[in-house]
Amino acid sequence: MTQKILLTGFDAFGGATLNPSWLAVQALHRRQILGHTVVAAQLPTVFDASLKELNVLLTQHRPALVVCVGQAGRRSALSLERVAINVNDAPIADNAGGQPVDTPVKPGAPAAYFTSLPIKAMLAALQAEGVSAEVSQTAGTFVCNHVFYGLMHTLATRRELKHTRGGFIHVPWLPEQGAPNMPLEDIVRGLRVALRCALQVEKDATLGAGATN
Ligand code: PCA
Repeated sequence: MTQKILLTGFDAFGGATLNPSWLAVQALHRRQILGHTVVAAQLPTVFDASLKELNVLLTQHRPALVVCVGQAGRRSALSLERVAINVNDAPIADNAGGQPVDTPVKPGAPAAYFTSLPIKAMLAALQAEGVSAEVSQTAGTFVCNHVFYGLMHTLATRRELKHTRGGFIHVPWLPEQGAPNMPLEDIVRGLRVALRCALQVEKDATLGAGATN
């Protein structure tokens, strides 16, 4: 049985009619990357329901690698998220009308989890391929951070997933959504490069100078 990569995107939210994260992950569905098969799935942009769905997918597929992808308007590069925090603080309502303010994702759980993806090596691989990328220090406090935190908590606590690597990537708007933006084919190419790197690099690289912000 080939090993799987679970790649999730979100449905449109906040009045938009599309979400580039879903279009991009869909384009990679069933592709083979270094002997692994990509399974792409959509999560609802809804607190709690998104995490329930993610946990069903994790149980069903037992992937070797999980990358959740979401849209971050006003960012111009693929954002490799470093840290998920145990906070829901929604600036807008989710797709079910929920808007939690200052609640924990998981009561009593740690304040934060770091990604287990090799983000510095991924950054270098993306830059080498000419795809704009950056390490991001915050995935926000809306549904994306909620899913990222829930993913890392599950990977940290479920024994059968202890060898599964996971993390989160934010992608920019598409050109038709406004500026800054990135064409869909570049987002798809970037995700493929990032996944390949995550399968290849066991220990992350430390590269040159760190972030200034
Ligand atoms: N972006 C939102 C949630 C869904 C998505 O694609 C976020 O950044 O939280």
